[in-house]
Amino acid sequence: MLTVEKFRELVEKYDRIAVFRHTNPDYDALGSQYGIVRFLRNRYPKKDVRAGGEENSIDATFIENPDPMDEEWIKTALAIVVDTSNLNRLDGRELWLKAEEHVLFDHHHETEPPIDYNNLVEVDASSCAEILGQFLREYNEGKILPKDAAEALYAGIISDSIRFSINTTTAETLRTAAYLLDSGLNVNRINNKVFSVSMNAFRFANHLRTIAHYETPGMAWAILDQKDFRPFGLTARGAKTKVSIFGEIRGIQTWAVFVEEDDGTYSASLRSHSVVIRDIAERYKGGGHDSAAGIPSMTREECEEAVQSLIEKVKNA
Ligand SMILES: [Mn+2]
Repeated sequence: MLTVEKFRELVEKYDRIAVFRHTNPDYDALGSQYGIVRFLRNRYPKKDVRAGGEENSIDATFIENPDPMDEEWIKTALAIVVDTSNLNRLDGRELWLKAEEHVLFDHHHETEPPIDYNNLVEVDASSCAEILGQFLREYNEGKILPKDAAEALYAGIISDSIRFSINTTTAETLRTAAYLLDSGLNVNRINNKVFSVSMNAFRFANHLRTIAHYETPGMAWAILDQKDFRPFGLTARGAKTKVSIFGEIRGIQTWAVFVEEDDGTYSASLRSHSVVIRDIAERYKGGGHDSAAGIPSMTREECEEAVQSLIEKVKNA
């Protein structure tokens, strides 16, 4: 397991440090990535610290887009990756693999192919950002973090813990958040950045509420074709994030949204309050957490099959 001492040794050894995250980065991925980038830039102004990845940020006015980087640059660098334990999900993995040494911070169960270097993985943590908040607190000898680094990490924690509302939230999550707030953060601003939605997305959510299935008590689900979300100007990825609207129904146990990708395959987001649904995701080469998991590239038949498996789970719960 990666210790603070070992990480300090690695960081001090390298003049070039790159921090990567997973594809389709959410705010835990972006917040964890920029939490480290901003902390290291502040602490070591002479080092060349860059953010890796090919995809853009969600909102570049809040968390910026990644930096340019090439093979020549990275071959003498330390490469860090956050929020994924699956090499196929690593945004910019060809460059990442060419770095001299590697570090991973994550809170996911390992999925093939794994990332196995200097690892700090805590699968019970609310967010990767929580792990990093604690880790950097120790690294920084308990002193407060630079405000921009603390802001990124706080965004990651509230994003993955859904504003401290799901079961992964612990006293330690709140203690870490309190430590980050000591940097003088504006919680209202960060909440708005992470949770506000466009009018189009809001209208789509209303549409999704009307077309979803609620026949099985304790369950809500929908399989969406492109025609269901394209008219609202949403991508498959944007549509899938709306799975969260079902979690607030009283008595709901499990919910899922399947969306048609541009290539005609379907991808899924499965959620639950208490039933473990990760096993169902793994059956289709997906993965994630016990109560929040995802599946890539499914056929429509597999989506219907997965719905049946979820229905069985709810009935037997
Ligand atoms: Mn995460």
